[in-house]
Amino acid sequence: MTSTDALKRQEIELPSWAFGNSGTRFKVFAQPGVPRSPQEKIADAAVVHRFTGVAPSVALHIPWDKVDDYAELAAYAKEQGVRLGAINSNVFQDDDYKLGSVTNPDPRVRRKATDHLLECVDIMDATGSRDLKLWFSDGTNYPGQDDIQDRQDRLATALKEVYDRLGDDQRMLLEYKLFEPAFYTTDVPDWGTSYAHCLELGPKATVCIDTGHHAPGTNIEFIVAFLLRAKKLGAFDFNSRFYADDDLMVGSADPFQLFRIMSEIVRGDALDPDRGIAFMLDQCHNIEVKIPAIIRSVMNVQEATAKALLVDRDALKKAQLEGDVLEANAVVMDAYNTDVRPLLAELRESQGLDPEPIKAYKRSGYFEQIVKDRADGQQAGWGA
Ligand code: AOS
Ligand code: ZN
Ligand code: ZN
Repeated sequence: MTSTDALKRQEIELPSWAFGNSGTRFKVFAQPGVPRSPQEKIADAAVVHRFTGVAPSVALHIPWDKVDDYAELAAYAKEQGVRLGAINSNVFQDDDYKLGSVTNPDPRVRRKATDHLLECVDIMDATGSRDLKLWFSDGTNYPGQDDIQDRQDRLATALKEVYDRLGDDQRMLLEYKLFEPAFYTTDVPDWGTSYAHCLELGPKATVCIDTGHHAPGTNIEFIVAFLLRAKKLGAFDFNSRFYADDDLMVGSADPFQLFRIMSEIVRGDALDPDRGIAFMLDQCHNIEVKIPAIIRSVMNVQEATAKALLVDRDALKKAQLEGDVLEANAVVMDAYNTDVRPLLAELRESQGLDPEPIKAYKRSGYFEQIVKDRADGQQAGWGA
């Protein structure tokens, strides 16, 4: 497959929650035109797809996107020109989860949390979603607060019950995060813990790498390479970070890191949607206007991918085998330093899209329309 074909076939999944209001624990700044329902979030996601051509699915978050009829929601998405993607569970928002969800010392709370995860699989049956994305806020704040080993056992038990409920074509994505909201121990703090649980569970369980969930300086592309080789890489939650889990636009803080990640993906021949890796965004647009920010994020992933596809693999292999360190590095840097924007503009034109998606979106009048149409009612926000 040529690089152009690979770029045409690329798929990036959008998170429904990125279209809602969000902020920090200090302040949520509401924006005009923000969706008031799951349907309106899907409509906005469909607009991003319309202008970029590479964002055909939208991930839901339960219960933030709770509806009575999920099959109907899937049909609505289809009408809009997109499909429903990963179902994100939420076992971090209820008072019950103060001491954890599936790792909670209280069996009643563990049951409640596991039941929610099982309900998410029921929702996947209705939406036709392939992936259940699990992120646990579980952890402890103080040494001695709870038994770390017992908590691993409780986690394994819950994961197994949910794993056994998955249909033949369904998968579980286990996300890890170094810290926050727990500050002493986190029950799934790193890729190794996630990988070990996924290995124990079986082939339908794979790791989700959220690029914002590591210690500063972590070599994320190494994790990508390792998991690809082990066939345990299931998905990305893309975003950028300067400090911790900042959830800024992917490719904004460190475009070179994004290129290095995509280079491993290309090296592992894992870009094509048929290979089963979900490239999702997990971002919050707290101060910037949301739809253009999401279009920008999609374009940033495309640019990193286009550069990764430009790496002269034969020249690189030759330099590596000859031990020519400088040349090998030069081959990689040549690709990174290429301006791929004209190439992507051409590609869009060849697909009948506007070469400049953000400008085209701004001209479209969609923003003015949603500001008018959504002037009243309760806007969706983090947690609603
Ligand atoms: C939390 O830090 C994670 O990144 C999760 O992916 C989370 O479920 C997502 O941000 C939506 O809440
Ligand atoms: Zn995430
Ligand atoms: Zn996160």
